[in-house]
Amino acid sequence: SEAAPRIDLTACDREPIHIVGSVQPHGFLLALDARTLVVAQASANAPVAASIGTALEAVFPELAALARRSLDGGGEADGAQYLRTVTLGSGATRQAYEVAAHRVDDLLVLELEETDDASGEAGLDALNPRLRAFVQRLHTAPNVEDLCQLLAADIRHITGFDRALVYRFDRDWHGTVLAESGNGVLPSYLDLRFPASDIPAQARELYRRNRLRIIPDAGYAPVPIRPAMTPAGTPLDLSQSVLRSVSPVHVEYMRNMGTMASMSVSILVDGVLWGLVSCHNGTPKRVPLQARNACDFLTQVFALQLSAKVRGEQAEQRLALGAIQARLLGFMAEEDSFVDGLLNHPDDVLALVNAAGAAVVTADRCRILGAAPPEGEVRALYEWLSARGEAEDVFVTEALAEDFPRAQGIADRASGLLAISVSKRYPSYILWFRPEVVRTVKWGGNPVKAVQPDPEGGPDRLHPRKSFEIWKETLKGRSLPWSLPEVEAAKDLRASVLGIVLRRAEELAAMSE
Ligand code: BLA
Repeated sequence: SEAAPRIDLTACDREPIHIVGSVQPHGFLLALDARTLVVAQASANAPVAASIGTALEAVFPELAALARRSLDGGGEADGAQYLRTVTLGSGATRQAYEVAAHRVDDLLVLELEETDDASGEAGLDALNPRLRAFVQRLHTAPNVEDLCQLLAADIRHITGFDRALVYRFDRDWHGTVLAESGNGVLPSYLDLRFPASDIPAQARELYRRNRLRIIPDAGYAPVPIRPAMTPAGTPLDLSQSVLRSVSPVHVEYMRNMGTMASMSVSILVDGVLWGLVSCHNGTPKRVPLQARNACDFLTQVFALQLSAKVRGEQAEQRLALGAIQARLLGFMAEEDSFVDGLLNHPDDVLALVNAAGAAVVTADRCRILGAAPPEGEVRALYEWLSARGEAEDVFVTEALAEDFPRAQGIADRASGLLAISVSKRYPSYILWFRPEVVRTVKWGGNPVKAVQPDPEGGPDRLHPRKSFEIWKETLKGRSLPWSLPEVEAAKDLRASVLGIVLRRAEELAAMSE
């Protein structure tokens, strides 16, 4: 395979996507002085009547009344706030718009999206039974995958996209498609993984703050906002805008994927971006603001249910591990040495963190349980752990050889390591091991080529990959991951051991007084 081109990936993260100075052409934007409602900035496609310096009141009184109401209502809520549908102009220029409003410092930003339907409110009524049914079904979904499937199907149904998928981020911000609903027009991406660089850091941060975005036509020409600067002398912050023009790199990405329209909705769990619902159409496609709001609402309900489900599963595991923990505590207390308490009950020691092997190692002794590596290797591991300086209380990895290359030779027994130090004074550890589980990851296109340099050698312009053909990677030297309750169980055991050792030391001291 070719060597990867050397590219500065942070260039993607640095693109200032919130101050692009332009909007998409399916609507227009007015930035008004929030006190006077005089037009301070307008997109070049705004009606001439609303030119810079005009009082909105004088030209579009109905719109001005809406703006006032939005200001009185606070308008401090996050994100663009849907107001209602208005019709502007008359005769041939008559056009209905859905209006969204939000504050940016001293400005009130109005965005008007063209719509064919002047009876927007009726649309919301039609959605109501659907939303209610969705909430009902969420309660019955047995697991996270089914929950995601319900969301993908419902969002596709509400919007009519060719494909809707639920995409979850992992710790490295790569993402995997967990659920998909499609009509066969676009290829399936189910189970595929996509590299973190597809959605750079500043885009993820923006999507955390503004939950929904739409690109109705990836072939659009951006419409500039004039003048370029606000009265305060800064570019207009479009973070909460619904019309914001999107990154050209991303538009290219969409075209390479064979998609001409997209919508994505952020899934936030406890304030953290957990994933996205990503929808696509082969041809340009608009989704009314009302339907988008319904999708946002659905996704928020989903996220609450998801968070409850994850917590529930963790609570169940904590309960099960807690019972094992209590037994081990009893065994350790019965023996003169806590080590004997553990060694006499190897099944519980392993079950405490669902490990295949374990070892209790001190400077002069090494005792092994279950499918652990040979003693010489455990000893080498012990030396390495002790030499890491400031002894860590807990060390967890599912790919030991990445930190400790010598472990390549014992991958079959020790790809996963969970280690706790059980003495404050002398390096002593309890180690748990998990075997290698070789996995094949299917990527949506070769992740090594995810970012392409400019063919003309331009310094800043980067390009997305051209092909999204499945690219298989075999992951070796990795175990199944340790769950949060498992790591907590190990930490709890550590606290118990330290407590027992301390109490014994005090008893000894008392006896010798
Ligand atoms: C934005 N990238 C996005 C978005 C998605 C993806 C969903 C949000 C915009 C939208 O809804 O269309 C990526 N879409 C995906 C992925 C899947 C999907 C992974 O459906 C999986 C199924 N992109 C690149 C490279 C760069 C890049 C190399 O491939 C940068 C050099 C940038 N992507 C990029 C930027 C945005 C983006 C800057 C933000 C666009 C914006 O909001 O302005």
